[in-house]
Amino acid sequence: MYAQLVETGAKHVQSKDEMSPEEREFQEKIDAETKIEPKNWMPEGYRKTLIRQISQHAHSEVVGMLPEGNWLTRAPTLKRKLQLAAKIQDEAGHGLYLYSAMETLGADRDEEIEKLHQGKAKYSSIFNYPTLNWADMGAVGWLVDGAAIINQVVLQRTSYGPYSRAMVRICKEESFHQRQGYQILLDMMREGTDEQKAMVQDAINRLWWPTLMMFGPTDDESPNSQQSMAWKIKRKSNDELRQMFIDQTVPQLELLGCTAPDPELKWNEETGHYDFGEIDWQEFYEVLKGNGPCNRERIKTRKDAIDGGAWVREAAAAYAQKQRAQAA
Ligand code: BYC
Repeated sequence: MYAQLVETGAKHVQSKDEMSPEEREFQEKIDAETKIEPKNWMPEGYRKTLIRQISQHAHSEVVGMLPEGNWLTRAPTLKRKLQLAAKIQDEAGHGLYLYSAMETLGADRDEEIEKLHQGKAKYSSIFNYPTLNWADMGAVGWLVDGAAIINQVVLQRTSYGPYSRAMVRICKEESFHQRQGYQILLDMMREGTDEQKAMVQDAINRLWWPTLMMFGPTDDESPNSQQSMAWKIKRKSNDELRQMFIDQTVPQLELLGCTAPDPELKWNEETGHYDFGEIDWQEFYEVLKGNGPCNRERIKTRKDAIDGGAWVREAAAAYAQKQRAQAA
């Protein structure tokens, strides 16, 4: 399971002297901050890297609906239920924009989704963890969407036009998600019972480290970063983004009156950043291999949704065909 290895053809980042005239012209466009559009010439490795990243991103949005979907029927009030339903629908929309952006690169949506269902495609590791109490809905919105925003704000300036434009809209919606999540936790901490406050701390304890893993392996263990940075697909490294997230989130954590499950987390006057403890990378790679707490359940749910909805697609296609026949 999860043995995807996308061969993008790039063994190392080429210098301008090693590039063909077409590749050099392409790199010069990137360096001049000109967006690359679907009909422009692009190196095969650039195209494959984008299909890899955008498809994984789209799958993450779609699979990412599942941990929250788990709580729709148990939201504490009608208002909370409506907010959660709206957020989950937004995630579905993000998946759709991203699959469309991916298709502009010549990839086939059905094929990429099939790879997900066969366990051959990756999606964000965070969605393989369970959501066990209502505070998890707050923590997912605040931490998971918060981490996603840090990553995606930078992706608004990614070099590929359709991906960059999809990100602009997605970021606007993610900031609503982050605030609604934080508000759930603030309300529980300010007005809740001791039991509800303990639920908040428990949710943070479970989701803190998996959220830090969302940014990917450390820079020296990240095989794709160097080339993706040269092509300006990525603008900031995994470690830079992770640090930005921690620096932004710890004051919010303190305002909640909660703590992170990291005894080494502390402000460093000299660096102007928070120091933090070692991430359990073995756990991260196990989740990527398909051995996280919910990997199998997530894929099964997605497959069941596609299989269970087959009759709807067939009926819609038959109806459209009938309409066309009547119009002819
Ligand atoms: N989980 O060389 P690296 C959301 C993989 S959804 C799983 O650093 P790269 C939301 C990586 O793919 C937001 N796999 O890779 C939705 C690569 O594998 P392959 C999701 C991971 O691409 C619903 C290998 O490890 N956001 O917000 O340069 C509800 C080596 O890594 C992970 C995005 O998808 C991971 N955490 O950098 C709520 C953002 N990390 O393909 C919220 C778009 C790494 O070589 N993606 N891997 O086999 C990116 O920005 C980049 O792809 C990453 C990784 C920073 C994630």
